[in-house]
Amino acid sequence: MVNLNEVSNAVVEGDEAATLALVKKALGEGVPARKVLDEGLIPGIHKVGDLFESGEYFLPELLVSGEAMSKAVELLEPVLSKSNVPSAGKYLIGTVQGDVHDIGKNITIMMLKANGWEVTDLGVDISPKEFCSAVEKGDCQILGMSALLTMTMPAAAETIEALKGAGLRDKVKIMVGGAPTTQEWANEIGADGYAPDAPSAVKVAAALVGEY
Ligand code: B1M
Repeated sequence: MVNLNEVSNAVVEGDEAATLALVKKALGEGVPARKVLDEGLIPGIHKVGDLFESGEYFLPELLVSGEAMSKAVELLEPVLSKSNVPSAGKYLIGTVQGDVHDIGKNITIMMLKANGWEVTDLGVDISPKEFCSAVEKGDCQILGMSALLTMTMPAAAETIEALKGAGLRDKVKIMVGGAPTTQEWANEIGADGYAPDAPSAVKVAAALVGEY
């Protein structure tokens, strides 16, 4: 039986092969994908963040652990995104300009998909102009922006201002999230919703379109 601490440790060590092997083994043993994520992978990557912050890890370690985590999340995708529910609506999402973190965004996407959302992922480092153009061309009900760096949070506010300037603000509900963000900040920049994690992003999205 896989001990989920081993999954955390493999992420901390940036050992992609071991991370993937352990995740596959855990799924094969019937451990739910959410449990593998919440009790194995996420604690591991948070430990990596702590080690980076305390100066024990540097950028190369952050990179290899981030890569191991991303590949493992991809492995969980088919299980976590499986949905038997009718379409909840269309959701456009991206990581804000200057920011390349996408693991949390990708987990959020999986949970949204599992709950019936049709998600268009713009990717990372998305400028206000790119967000505006996607909102203009598409027919999404919600625009979600993810920001992982204190330094890139202002890009979400700039995007909201750009949407206003382009006359597109009222075309969508806007949600924000990402580790350094808060409900207070979301209110401050004029977003309609904030979620601290992927499961609550699903609830907030439903509430924004009046289904919760
Ligand atoms: Co970076 N990094 N990083 N990093 N990195 C952090 C974020 C940091 C906190 C590490 C630390 O110092 N402890 C720190 C930011 C400090 C700050 O500004 N507050 C940091 C830094 C400084 C940097 C660089 C500047 C380092 C450097 O170059 N010197 C650099 C910046 C690059 C850039 O973006 N321009 C950098 C680079 C990287 C890597 C590329 C190496 C890699 C990212 C790989 C990738 O994403 N593909 C990386 C990683 C892996 C991390 C940590 C270790 C892990 C991030 C992560 O995946 N967390 C991170 C430390 C940490 O988080 N403890 C760190 C797990 C994930 C599941 O959580 O993303 O918060 P999270 O997502 C959650 C919720 O926030 C929420 O749901 C998710 C799931 O529950 N959520 C949403 C997220 N988006 C949402 C959107 C929503 C709703 C909810 O609605 C739209």
